[in-house]
Amino acid sequence: MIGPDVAGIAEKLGAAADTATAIGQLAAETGLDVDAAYAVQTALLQRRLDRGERLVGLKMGLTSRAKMAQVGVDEVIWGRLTDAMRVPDGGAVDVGAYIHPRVEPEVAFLLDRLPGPGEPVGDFTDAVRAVAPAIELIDSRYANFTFSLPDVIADNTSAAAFVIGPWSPVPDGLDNLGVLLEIDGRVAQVGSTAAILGDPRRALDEGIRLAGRHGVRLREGWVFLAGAATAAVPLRPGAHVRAVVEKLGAASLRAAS
Ligand code: OOG
Ligand code: MG
Repeated sequence: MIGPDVAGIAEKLGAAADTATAIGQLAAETGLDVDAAYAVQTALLQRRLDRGERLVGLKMGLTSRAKMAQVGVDEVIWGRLTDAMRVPDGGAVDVGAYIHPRVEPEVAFLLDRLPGPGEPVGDFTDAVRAVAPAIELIDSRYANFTFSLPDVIADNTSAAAFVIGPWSPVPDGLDNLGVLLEIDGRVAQVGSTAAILGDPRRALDEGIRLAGRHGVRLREGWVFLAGAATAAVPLRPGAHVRAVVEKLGAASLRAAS
């Protein structure tokens, strides 16, 4: 049997992102399963590397109930982050460059020495050098932000941009820190890091395990986004967004109109 056209699907998704034009879902009609969807994601990454971008990290998706419920997919997923997706803390993004951008509060890890393939993370503070509050800007390339599990994986888990706030040494507890998403100074979402798999440190174990299944090894110096603690909120032109994580401080961005 001939499998799905991985290169062709990656090209469609890449072009949708480049032109900020939504497309229809592809998995059902092309017979794309989860493994083939990660192959599409790898082809999309290659497309970015070919134009000079650098792989700088990994992001987890759907590690909280709030996120699973919002998009109707209930499996933990992962995607790739490149240097071109990074926006400086306090910086501006052009909303016109996206289809229907949303923002969500995240916790970021700066990776240090990681165990070999198949080995569990021993001491978290050996594996993670620093932690930071972060904002992820997601932008599904599918119309109406609606997708199946293989569709969202193929679409690099809706990754579009991210902001990392100030790095801090790993605090004693990461498992129950208050999280706020503020838009124009008003609280839009409230949560806790406990929403992220019970403890965001677990997201790293899952990331190592799930990416490892597809031959991807996490690297020292990479950024790791543990997944949003709350539902995502639409990003409107002119908005000022702040994600605050107790003990860690805040990350912010502006949406240029
Ligand atoms: C999929 C990406 C999910 C997260 O933090 O849970 C994600 C989506 O919601 O479009 O990034
Ligand atoms: Mg996210």
